[in-house]
Amino acid sequence: MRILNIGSPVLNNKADKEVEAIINKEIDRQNENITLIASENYASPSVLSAMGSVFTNKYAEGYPKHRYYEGCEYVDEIETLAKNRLNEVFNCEYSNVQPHSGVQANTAVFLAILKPHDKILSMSLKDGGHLSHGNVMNISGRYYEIHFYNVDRETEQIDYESIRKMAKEVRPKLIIAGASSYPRIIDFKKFREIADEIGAYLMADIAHIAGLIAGEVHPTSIGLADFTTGTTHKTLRGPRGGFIVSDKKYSTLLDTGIFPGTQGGPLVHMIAAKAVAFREALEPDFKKYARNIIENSKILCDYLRNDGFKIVSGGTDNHLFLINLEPLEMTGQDASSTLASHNIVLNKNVIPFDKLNPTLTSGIRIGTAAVTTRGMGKEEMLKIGEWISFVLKNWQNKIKIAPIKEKARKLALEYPVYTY
Ligand code: DSN
Repeated sequence: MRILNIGSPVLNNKADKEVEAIINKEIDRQNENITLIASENYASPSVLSAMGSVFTNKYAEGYPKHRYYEGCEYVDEIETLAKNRLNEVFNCEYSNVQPHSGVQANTAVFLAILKPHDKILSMSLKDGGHLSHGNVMNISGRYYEIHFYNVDRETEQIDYESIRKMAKEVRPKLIIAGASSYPRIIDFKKFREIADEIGAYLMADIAHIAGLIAGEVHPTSIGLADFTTGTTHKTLRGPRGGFIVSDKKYSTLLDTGIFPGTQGGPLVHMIAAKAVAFREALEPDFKKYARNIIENSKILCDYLRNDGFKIVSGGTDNHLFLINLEPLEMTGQDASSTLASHNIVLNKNVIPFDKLNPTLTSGIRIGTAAVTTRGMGKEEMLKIGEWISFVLKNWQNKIKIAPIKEKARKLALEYPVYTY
């Protein structure tokens, strides 16, 4: 059963044969590989077509009705439409659809409410956090005083009591709830209680789970977090980009945090594509897609766990899960590159209490949003699970695992994404 009929977008560039050839190779790659990268998905032809529209020609610094350029009447129309649709998707009062990415959205919130050296309490990168939540190399880690909370060593899940204790000790101005590799439900209500106890702001970064919240299969952060940031291209299945939603009272602060705070001219063609994606997220079918993502994730995760793999936190509640490769004495780098050469594409990932660095890692992250969009279900998850297991358990025996490549390619081609 195909959830999204992707059809055949025209992606050719007849005038530039060199570029056309490379785009066509990428279309082939996307068609021939099983993508399990938890942050990737396939945008619909309508989204792709809006991205390629004439709005790319337009400068529009400012916001609807308050621009620094003439000729913005239709830009105003499209941005207002995108904002209204996003408000409807998340049932919120205010949204900003201009962030070029999730990192831009997060940085704009920080600029809006924090001063340099203010304290942030966020999840450690190894435990599932994101680099824009305070990594030392990121602007967040350089300008603010970061304190990280960890998952519990036994359960590998968020320990709300230890966060409460830390929050009382550290007294951060901002607490961040949200992750890029956390496989469990995030209890935004508990985070709200903790933030209220110390008078801190709460920001929810829902980049990964935006589509799950929109599809009503993960509890929402709206109405609980002061600010919710996210990306449009992961489970939400739109164009690459970011957004911020919040209560109306923060609108001026957040708008200026984006422009002129951290960005110049908005990418209006991307805003048009976001509007299309938000419309798609409001379709009844989107809820079915969201449910199927989680169903697929659980099926694949259960298969691998029952086949002897060590799963971080023991399972999954969302679109992703992580395998701890320590018992196999292989690195995440070995696992991801071996699987990729057999047409199963995923990423290496640090895991809680990882002894290896982010270029090697002791884990891999597996996500099911993209395969769900392609229409894959239980039968395909079981096959993919069997192939992942076989490849990882025999990864040094190249001859033995060689046949998996053609099997995975064949399955991927049975669920084509794009044609040209
Ligand atoms: N890099 C993204 C991911 O893969 O999760 C997050 O920004």
